[in-house]
Amino acid sequence: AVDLLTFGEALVSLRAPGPLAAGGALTMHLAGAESNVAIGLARLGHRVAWVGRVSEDELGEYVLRQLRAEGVGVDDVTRDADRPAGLLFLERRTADLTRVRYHRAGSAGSALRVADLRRPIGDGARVLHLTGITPALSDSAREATRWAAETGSRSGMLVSLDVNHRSRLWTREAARAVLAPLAAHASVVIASADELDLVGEPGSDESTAVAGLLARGVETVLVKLGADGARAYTRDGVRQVAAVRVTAVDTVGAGDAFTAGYLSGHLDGLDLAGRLRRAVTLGAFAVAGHGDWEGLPRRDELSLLDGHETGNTL
Ligand code: KDG
Repeated sequence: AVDLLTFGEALVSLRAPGPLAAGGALTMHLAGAESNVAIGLARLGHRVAWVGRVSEDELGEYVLRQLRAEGVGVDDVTRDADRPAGLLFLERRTADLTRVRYHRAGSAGSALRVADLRRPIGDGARVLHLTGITPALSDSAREATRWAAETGSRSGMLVSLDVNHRSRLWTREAARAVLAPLAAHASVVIASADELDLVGEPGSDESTAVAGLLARGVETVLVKLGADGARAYTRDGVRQVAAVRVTAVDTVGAGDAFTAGYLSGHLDGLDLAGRLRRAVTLGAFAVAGHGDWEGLPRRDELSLLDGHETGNTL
């Protein structure tokens, strides 16, 4: 069994350095929150598999090549001959404001279904990572996510859920109706502060939402605070960690990197402080370089930022 199994939609991302309407050269990248997490862990030497559907054409081939090149297992990926690749246009307006435009309705990735997950989940994994993006893609993807969370937690995998609300895919109300029940299968729930009420009662503040999750069996709630670091809640209380100070050039992918760092620390048996330290370290690497995941460290690079003081600014 692998260390970490994750599934979702990998997208071809076309990045514009300025306003899209102004045209000019775009660069092609692999995107997708779950594949970002998979790459983050693979770079650190963990055994990782990603499952999803990719198009039969060159764009699907591109996605597979990137994942293979990063050492992510793709044995259970399905090539979907009937549907196109999901695309993402990223329009960078400032270093930390990037606008997103999707062309993903009816994509190969959105056709994910329970049958695609039976074999990999049956094979087992220490950690099963899911995000709140996948259930927003289609009815079959929603059912697949629910089934995976339930089956994974029942068979003893550590289930982690990153809320990852995508307002271009569904409303907060629609997301809450699906994500709140899903969170009850998770041991680790990761959210930014403004996403917490999507896994709790509408309008609930941080402490109420966290208390609700812990009461429903979640062991750790991680609240991502961007340049302010993160807070981790467990039954033993709350712990805050500062971000690692770097010059931020591109914040897209920082949350996925944070998650990858936390889960890597878990797989390595680190205590909470060590897991959080690795999480903010990977987050810093992500924002310090361009691209969702390109700048993430290999294991021997983990200490590169150790000389950096931690502080409240990036
Ligand atoms: O977390 C970064 C992701 O937002 C990006 O890679 C694309 O998965 C993505 C999405 O659905 O927005």
